[in-house]
Amino acid sequence: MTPRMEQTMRWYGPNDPVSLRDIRQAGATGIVTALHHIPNGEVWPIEEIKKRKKLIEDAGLTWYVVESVPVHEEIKIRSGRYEEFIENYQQTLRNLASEGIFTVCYNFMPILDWTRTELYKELPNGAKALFYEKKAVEAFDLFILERPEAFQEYSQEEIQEIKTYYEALSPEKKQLIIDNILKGLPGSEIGYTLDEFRQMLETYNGIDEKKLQEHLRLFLEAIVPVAEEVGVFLTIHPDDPPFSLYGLPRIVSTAADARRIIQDNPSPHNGLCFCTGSYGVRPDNDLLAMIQEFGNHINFIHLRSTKRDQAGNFIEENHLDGDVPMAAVVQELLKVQERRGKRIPMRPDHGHQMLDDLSKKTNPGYSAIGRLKGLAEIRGIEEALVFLRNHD
Ligand code: DNO
Repeated sequence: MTPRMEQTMRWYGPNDPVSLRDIRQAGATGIVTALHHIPNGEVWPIEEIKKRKKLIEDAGLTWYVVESVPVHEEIKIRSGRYEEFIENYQQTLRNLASEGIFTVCYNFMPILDWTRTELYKELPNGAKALFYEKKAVEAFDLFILERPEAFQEYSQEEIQEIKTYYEALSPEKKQLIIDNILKGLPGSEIGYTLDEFRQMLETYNGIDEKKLQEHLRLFLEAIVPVAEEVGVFLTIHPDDPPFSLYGLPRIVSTAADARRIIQDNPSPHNGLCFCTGSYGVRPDNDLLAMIQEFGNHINFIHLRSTKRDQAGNFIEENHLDGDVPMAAVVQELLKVQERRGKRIPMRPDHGHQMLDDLSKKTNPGYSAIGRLKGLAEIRGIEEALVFLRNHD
């Protein structure tokens, strides 16, 4: 028998406008959540974990995955109180395991988590989608942040084009770009002012890709043995988008990155969060080949699709449209599960704001109906593929 993926949905906790009942009605059985109220770097107390778990279980659901236990910036740059923060991280893993939560997601993106420049881009059918516009990020980098090195990183011609774009922006649009980039999207935990962001950038002076890779390796060297001891499966989320921004190194963007992370620390507890929407933004990431190669380390799955254009922008598409070959991805993942005899937690990632949600306040990307649609479509694909496999 082919195991089905564990069907989960992300819930931002008691303040999420999407309720646990909504999620249950959408057809998920499991929850992905985090204790967003605990400051980055601190230990997650057992009592707090228990409280959250009870809320979820009272609603008839199971807490399968933590997304995320954030990695404090000082761990990434290995300065300040990083040793204490690593010990705290180890303790949090122990506490989660003692409550039966065995899958933990995290990322190693410097300073900023995921980035989009528009959160409500209207589609021809009236629904709204998340959008990444390359020029908006470049204009922010050159003319808002005014990062001095940026002027060496672009050609004169590019700078001129970006300037023309920037000068045509309305003041409201400029402000929106700043807010979208710096205030943090849901789950990012921290927002910055421009000045704070400039100061944070300085803490990365001298930290290039090689150095950040080394810092990740050392972090894993410290936490993987604890994960092994208590049975936790770690899952590193890829960079979103999967390339460098503002001169900051990004080290979880490509197949080569994933390979290096696993080779450095081959424990099955050192795993990946396979996010098709993040890796899929790069045409050189062959998603199917990546699932085949890294299948034994895929401990958590995010399914969504993006569509790139010639100019380097991307929009979040319907789950079954865009550049991600979703049916083939699900098929490869089912093969991995069959081989491993294991159900991997999957969540439909992001979704369009649509139907009744258009008049509601929602977390960008995390409204109910768009994700419900994604989940339903993905479950349909899975069901059909499992049927075919079992009746071959
Ligand atoms: C965005 C999310 C990310 C993700 C973190 C994982 O929708 O996929 O914010 O949760 O990067 O640490």
